[in-house]
Amino acid sequence: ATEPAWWTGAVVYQIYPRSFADSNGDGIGDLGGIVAKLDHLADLGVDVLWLSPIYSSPQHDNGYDISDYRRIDPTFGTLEQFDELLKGVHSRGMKLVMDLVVNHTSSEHPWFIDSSSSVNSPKRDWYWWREAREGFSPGERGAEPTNWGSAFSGPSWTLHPATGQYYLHLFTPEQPDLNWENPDVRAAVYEMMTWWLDRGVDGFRMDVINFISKNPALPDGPVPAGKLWGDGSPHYISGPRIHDFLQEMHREVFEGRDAELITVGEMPGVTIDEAKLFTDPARREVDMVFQFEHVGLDYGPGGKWDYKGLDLRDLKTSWNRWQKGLADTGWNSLYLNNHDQPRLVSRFGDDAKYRYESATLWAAILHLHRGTPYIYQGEEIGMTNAPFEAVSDFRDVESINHFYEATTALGQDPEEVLRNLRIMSRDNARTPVQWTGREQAGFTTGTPWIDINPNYASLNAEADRASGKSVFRFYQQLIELRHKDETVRLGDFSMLAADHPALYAFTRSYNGSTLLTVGNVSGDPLTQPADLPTGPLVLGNYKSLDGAELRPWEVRILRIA
Ligand code: TEU
Ligand code: CA
Repeated sequence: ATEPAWWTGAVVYQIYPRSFADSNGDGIGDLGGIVAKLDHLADLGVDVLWLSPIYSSPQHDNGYDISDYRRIDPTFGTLEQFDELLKGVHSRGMKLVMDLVVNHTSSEHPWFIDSSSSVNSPKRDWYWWREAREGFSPGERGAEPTNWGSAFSGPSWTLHPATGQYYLHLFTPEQPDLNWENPDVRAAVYEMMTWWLDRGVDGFRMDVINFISKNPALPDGPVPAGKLWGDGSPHYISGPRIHDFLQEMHREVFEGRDAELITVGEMPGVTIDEAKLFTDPARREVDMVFQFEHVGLDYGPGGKWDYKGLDLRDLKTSWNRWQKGLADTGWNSLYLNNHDQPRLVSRFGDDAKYRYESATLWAAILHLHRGTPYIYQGEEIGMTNAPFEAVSDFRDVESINHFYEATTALGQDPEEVLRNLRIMSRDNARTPVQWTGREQAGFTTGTPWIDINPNYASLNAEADRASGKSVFRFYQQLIELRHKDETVRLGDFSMLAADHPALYAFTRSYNGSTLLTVGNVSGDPLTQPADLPTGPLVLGNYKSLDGAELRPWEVRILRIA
């Protein structure tokens, strides 16, 4: 058999540059800030850094709207600084992964400017242009070519008055979708990717990459109850040519150099069967995918903005299926946090009395699964959701658009809408990293672009590392464990006590060695079921074992064979 890939033993750390560290006092994090914090990351022990987009961008979606793929946005720095960062990362034995946002560009990208200049532009076909719906005149309500809603409220079509046609944007109107059916589009993207690899980057995190193949007929989608627009996703999630496109990309960009790289496709709505195809090494598509099933389990019937809370059994069922589904072919990526998700300790744990215990419990559970774990900035010190009050406290386009659509067109109660935003808004993940207890949390000397969580006075990296109950130290130990223990890296997964509503228990087994992870996912003491085996403690979040009694949010990793 061939050696397992290096990334089966790696841990990835995601940086959201605008909120990480500011080096020039303009209130926005930047490359200089990242360079200054590389020792924090090397000390944590992570193997790979993934940077959310730093390219030229009008920042309608914080850089996920790119106007030049080969320039660094002046907000973040220069290409020279980027090279310096890359050197600093490599010299510490880490790798650097770039965000690749090629389902769409910015509406200010020269390609789109050219494409929208005339129906006869040679680049017209680089985007999705369509006439108004038959029987409607352009601009009229209902004239959109399909009934698809945008992920960020409103329709996914915007009329371009000068040429009288509509263009498709699954996200904001400032993020027009590229037409991957056009081979010139694909060639331009591959060339750009190669340019970055030649510069020395170690791979890509591919934004909504399973959306790039649309059914060219663009049929209408069903309109969910209580929604204004249709759901077009059946016509673009893992569309007809998606595997061809990813295999072509692999051939054109990664062939012959992929062994040292890492690629992860962000894939909302991906199923296990599809994920198996995407990550089967023999198919040469991507190394792993971000699936979304587990981050939708606490949604109510109305979706993301109808928060109902998590039933632990649903999470166990879901992760067990993904662990089993990709056990023999393919590979899982493991995450609970990123720049689009609320903070895990507030969402799934107790961000007050048991903040340390619940943050470390979730960390242990996640990192002991089979797959490559991803840590999002601030997670390693147990950062919490923000105390947003008014809609003016939010910066995220998704959150703000939702507020206005829900409280006007949908007639919902503003207080109720805000309640859901406070729990689920992406901005919870985007408040600045709390480095110290001093002014502006050590993030900036200026005015931060979004309010710093006032709990920085006691919750910050400096205080955490000095504490006897350090979340950082616990993450360090988990990462060390993965690096030195083949069972963590490669062991078979087996779920135990699947029906228990508060106990999360599973084993990993490899070459005769077995680790058992048991967690009490609640604030009440819980007696470990008698039929669970026991053994010496490898790592836990309480000082010593207390027999069969699991204390609030206690997690234990035990060697049982
Ligand atoms: O997100 C894709 C996506 O579908 C969702 O995660 C989305 O951001 C939101 O949570 C829907 O409720 C990716 C990026 O991670 C996100 O930051 C971008 O806004 C989006 O693509 C567009 O590029
Ligand atoms: Ca700055």
